[in-house]
This record gives sequence, structure tokens and C-alpha cells, in this order.
Amino acid sequence: MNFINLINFVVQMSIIDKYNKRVDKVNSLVCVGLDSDWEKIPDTYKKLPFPQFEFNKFIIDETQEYVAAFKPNSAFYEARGDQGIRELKMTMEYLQEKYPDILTINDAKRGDIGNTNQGYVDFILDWLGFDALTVSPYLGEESLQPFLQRADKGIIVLCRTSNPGSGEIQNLLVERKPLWHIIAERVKNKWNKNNNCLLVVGATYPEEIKVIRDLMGDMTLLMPGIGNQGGDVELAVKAGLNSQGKGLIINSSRAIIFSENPREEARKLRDEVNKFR
Ligand code: OMP
Repeated sequence: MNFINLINFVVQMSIIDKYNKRVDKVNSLVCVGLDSDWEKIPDTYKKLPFPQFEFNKFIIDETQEYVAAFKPNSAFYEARGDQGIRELKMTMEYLQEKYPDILTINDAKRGDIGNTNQGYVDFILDWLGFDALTVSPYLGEESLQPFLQRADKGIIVLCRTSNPGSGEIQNLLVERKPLWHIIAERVKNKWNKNNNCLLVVGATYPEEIKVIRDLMGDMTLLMPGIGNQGGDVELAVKAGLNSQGKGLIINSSRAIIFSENPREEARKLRDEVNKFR
């Protein structure tokens, strides 16, 4: 457990409290996805010893003023083997040192049998030191215990994902309800004993967002699908806000980090979201 996590643990500040504090400080629900795809990183960075880290550092410094969370997707680091993992770790160390009040999410969509999940906890939540990670629900509550029992971390369960084909499985009817609805109910009624669960709900499905919001009370939702995936900010935000005018972590990755001006794009998204809060 690193120093910041230890402090959070000692003062019993939940990850959601940490997020909400940052939301208030910068008046933003925006999460920038550090999906630093090697193919898309500018050539100037590729000449440096730690290209993904240097690129991330640039994006973090440029956008942090408008940002409440950063979310690196593990895939883009794993793709480079040990060098990528090292640069992900360097990115985390940079965030923890310079911007410790910004929420960090590792988008890894993990989920295996219980003792294997413990390995993911050790790696992602403790060694890398992320505040939160994304998990798949399909092996059930018992398998997720190593994640769920971490009251000091955020466990973000895939519910209604943003991709166009997500309905193939997630819309299947179970007890006359779509599967995503059953997952949401499970999380609400059974899995969230430590008040550390969040749900992934794609911005591309505003009708479902509304149903999930009504069901989940004030629970915080991770909402990808804005930007390159075409989610409508107004519909998604209006459907998803909680009773505090918060409750959303609105992620955009490619549309910000590979734009001409990441700082300006982050500011624009922050302001657009705030128009509807
Ligand atoms: P952009 O489409 O470039 O904004 O990236 C979206 C990011 O969110 C990627 O890292 C995806 O893996 C992730 N994501 C989704 O796009 N859809 C989902 O339903 C869930 C996630 C996620 O868990 O973050």
C-alpha cells in the first residue's frame, strides 16, 4: 500500500469521497482516458527513452486543470510488454506525486476465479497503486471477493457497455429483464456491502442510463462513449446525474489525447458537461 492509499485508508476517505472532492475543486466530471496507443503517439516522443510516459506526462499536465480522473487502459501498455508496464508504473508515480487528489482508474476489465483475481488486486491496486479498476461480473460475487473486500478502492463493474454490439449478451432477457438490469440489481443489493462499487454505463445508451440511475440511487457511474464513439453529451448527462449533480465519471480518450490541443478539448468537454448539470 503506498503513502496516499495509506492516508485514505487511515482517514477512511472512500474513493468516491476522493472523486467528489476533486469534482468540486475543478468543477468537472471529466475523466481523460490515457489510451496512449503506440501507433498514434507523435514521432517526437518515440525518440525518447520512455515514450508513453513522456506523452502521458504531457497530456496530464495539459489537461489536469479540467480533470477529475485519469483512466489508462491497460491494453495499450501491455501491448509493449515490460517496457509498457514500466511506463504505466511511471505514469502512476507521476500522478501520485504531482496530482494525488485526482482519481486514477485502471481500465483492465478483469475477472477470473477468486485466487486469480487476488493476483490482479496485488498488481493493479497495490503494486501499480490505482484507486479503482474495471471488472467483469460474469464469474459472480464469490469470484469477485478479492476486489469487493477492498473497501479502500473502487470496483467498477461492467453493466451496459458503450460498444454497438453490447446488446448481443447484455440485452438477453433473464427473469424478463435484460441481463444488464440484473447485474445492476446484484451490485446494488448484494455486491456493494463496502460501498465501493460503481457501474460502467455507456454514454451511447441514454435510455438505459436513465433506468440505471433510477435503480441505483446516487451511485457513481463510469461513462465512456463520449467523443470518438459518438455519445450525446446532453442526453447522457441529463439521464445520468445523481441527486447531487454529480455521480458521473465521463471519459473521453482519443478525442482528447490525440487532438491538436488536448488542453482545449478537455476544457470544452468540461464546459459542455457543466451546461447540463
Ligand atoms: P475513446 O472511445 O477513445 O473515448 O475510449 C474509450 C475508453 O473507454 C477505452 O479505453 C475503452 O476501453 C473504455 N470503455 C469503453 O469504451 N466502453 C465501455 O463500455 C467501457 C469502457 C471502460 O470500461 O472504460
